[in-house]
Amino acid sequence: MRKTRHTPTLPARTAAALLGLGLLAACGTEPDADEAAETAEATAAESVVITDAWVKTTEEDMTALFGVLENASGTEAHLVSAESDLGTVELHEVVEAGGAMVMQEVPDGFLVPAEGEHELTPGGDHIMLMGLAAPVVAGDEVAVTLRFEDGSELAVTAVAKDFEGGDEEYRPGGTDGM
Ligand SMILES: [Cu+2]
Repeated sequence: MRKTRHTPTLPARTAAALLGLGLLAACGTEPDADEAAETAEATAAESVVITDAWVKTTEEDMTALFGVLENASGTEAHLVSAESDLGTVELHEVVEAGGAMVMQEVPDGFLVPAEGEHELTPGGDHIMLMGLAAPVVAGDEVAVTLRFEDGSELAVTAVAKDFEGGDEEYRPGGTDGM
């Protein structure tokens, strides 16, 4: 499950003490045991929160989730996929194609910089919900699970609200390899 680069089960202090004895020589290449223990223990899902999460109400079978992904750690977080019981979920960007703004799946997920943020906003990057079985009405709570490159998962609940705009044309398979 977790990174095996270091020894996550050892408290940092113990790890530091063992390192002094040379017993951790086989566990990694980073010389600073305290620092290594911290980075090994915090998964992306533990470091990232999404603030102001909301979903656009819709009577169609697709909508999107917006908000601000905030990363409290000193390590870049890489969001690679998402899923929901409501339907299919994709990570989308909006690009210009032939004079029109179209949305498409991003080729390599979203990066949330170390101690930084990544905004999901109408007309920009968003988490797309497709194939919805039922309309999304104002006040609905939509649950989506975000999955990061390190395998960690973040459960997100977003409240639905009415919003005009963000109706970019969807271009399925617009990215390479899809
Ligand atoms: Cu989209």
